[in-house]
Amino acid sequence: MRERIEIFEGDITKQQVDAIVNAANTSLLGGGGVDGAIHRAAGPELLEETRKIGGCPTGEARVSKGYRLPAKWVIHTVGPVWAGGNRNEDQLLASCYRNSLKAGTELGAKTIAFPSISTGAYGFPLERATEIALRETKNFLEADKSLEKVIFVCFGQKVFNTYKEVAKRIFG
Ligand code: AR6
Repeated sequence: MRERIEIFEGDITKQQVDAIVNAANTSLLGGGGVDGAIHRAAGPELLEETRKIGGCPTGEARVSKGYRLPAKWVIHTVGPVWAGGNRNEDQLLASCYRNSLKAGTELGAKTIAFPSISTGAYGFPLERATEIALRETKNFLEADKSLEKVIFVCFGQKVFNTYKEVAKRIFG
């Protein structure tokens, strides 16, 4: 199972995968961070489509095409805004990973790339978020046979090192 998870440092918009996950906001109308980068790389057709979707509640996921991205699909999910840890943030972040993975398998995707959801503008503590990301993915892959690879695309050395350390703890 560990061989179906990859930790990679780079830019998610460049990933040659079936689907990339976007850390969006509830409007699905774009924003900064990885959301802005994905919209810029995909082109204006992406916004046209997400406008029609009409938003997404926190913890859920919605699917669009990838347009000018190498990825065929974008799975938009909305992470929780960190508010100290007692506002259901852990459960909502876990739902983002579960619902995104489920949406990917429903599309027939074999390869999915994730950014570190909620750990930028939304302020979720990185190590805690990484544990949730890796545990949820591990649990999902143990029950699913269709996904071949889940790639965690780490933007910068700090995120990359955190994923490597937490993965060592979880997978040995
Ligand atoms: N590839 C991979 N990861 C990236 C990239 C990239 N090109 N660019 C940034 N990251 P954030 P959030 C990393 O703030 O915390 C937006 O405005 C970044 O370094 O993008 O979920 C939305 O519209 C960090 O590790 O997402 C929402 O309003 C991670 O992506 C809000 O920000 C997440 O940081 C969502 O906040």
